[in-house]
Amino acid sequence: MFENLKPQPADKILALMQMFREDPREQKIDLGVGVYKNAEGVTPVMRAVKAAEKQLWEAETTKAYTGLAGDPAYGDAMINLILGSSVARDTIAAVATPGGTGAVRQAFELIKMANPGARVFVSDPTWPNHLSILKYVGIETVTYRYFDRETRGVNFDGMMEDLKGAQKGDVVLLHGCCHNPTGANLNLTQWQEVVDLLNAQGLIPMIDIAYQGFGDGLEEDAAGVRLVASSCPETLIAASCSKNFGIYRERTGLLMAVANDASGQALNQKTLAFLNRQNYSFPPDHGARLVTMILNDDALRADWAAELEEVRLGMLGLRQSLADELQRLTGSDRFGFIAQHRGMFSLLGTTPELVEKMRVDAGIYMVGDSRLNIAGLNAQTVPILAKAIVDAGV
Ligand code: PLP
Ligand code: TYF
Repeated sequence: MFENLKPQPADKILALMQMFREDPREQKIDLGVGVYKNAEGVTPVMRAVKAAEKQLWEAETTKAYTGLAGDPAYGDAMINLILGSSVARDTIAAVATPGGTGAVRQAFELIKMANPGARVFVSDPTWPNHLSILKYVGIETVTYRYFDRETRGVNFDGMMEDLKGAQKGDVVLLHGCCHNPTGANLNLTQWQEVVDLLNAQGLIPMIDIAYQGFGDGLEEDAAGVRLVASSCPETLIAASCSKNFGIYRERTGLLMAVANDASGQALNQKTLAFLNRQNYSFPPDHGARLVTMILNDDALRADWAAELEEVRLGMLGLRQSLADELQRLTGSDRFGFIAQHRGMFSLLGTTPELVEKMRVDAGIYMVGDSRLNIAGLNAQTVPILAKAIVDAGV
């Protein structure tokens, strides 16, 4: 049987990680995989996570199974973090999942169950895993214009025009904040226009939110999701705690299905639990428990939010200094978009050839589509990157 297997395409982002490790040059800069790093290049365990782990070690008396949906307290805490009080709690079904990827996968499976003919509209570009999982699950994908290669902002007119081609029941996948890979985001006025279009055409929004707190702040980054969930009859939300709690390897995510009214909630909850059971039974608990402890304890929550804010402001500072340095070197505002983008990533909008040239000539590793991870920089490497960008002729 095994002889029938065919090699599957590798994830380009993860392959780049390996290439970086194997590069013997001392002067190399990793701007690839989306993992936060501090100025020393370390991905730290957050203070509140360490404190919660210590408390948990003292207090935990069992590791028996939780429920198929995970601990309900985790769902409540995350719903509160993401949706606040924008949507009535009794309309929301939620299950813990292994990471945001698990939530994305389950959401696609739910779509397939509920409406096998639905197509999923995705931004051009989007996180490559969206495309590969959609293909794997067997859902037709349609791209909508999103990134404007001239301005490096959102091509909003193009996006709206393309979404007008969606049919009733199709799903529109949106990034809640900090768009991956572009860094270009909708403003609230645009979110409202998208909501109006979704409702006018009977489209179902699915929001992937993996970077809440990395853009403009915890509340600000949730504004688009809250608007959609409170204005559309049905919404799917896939959330990740990997980045904003720094618990990547704990695999901590949440899938929410927001129904039009409380009568749809029970069936959604049972269906999500069923999907968990088909795929892995019980979702991982450790990361979810830490998140719950942090969000439900005033002191831990305040310390977590403060550290997350330091991370956010650090990345904003790096954005500004990279844009400033490029302004100084080129004498133009061509790279001003880097300071306007939000989150971990910016898409430079250059060719794979120039990305490769920067890797070969200057040891700079960014994803082939010219996505760079801002958190991979520090005060010393900003000028090195700026010079490499200019030297390569970007
Ligand atoms: N969605 C987007 C857009 C992402 O960038 C990521 C990556 O971190 C995820 C989902 C899921 O992350 P994880 O499965 O590590 O929680
Ligand atoms: O886009 C990124 O770099 C992060 C991390 O298969 C990631 O979202 C990358 C690839 C992947 C899973 C996570």
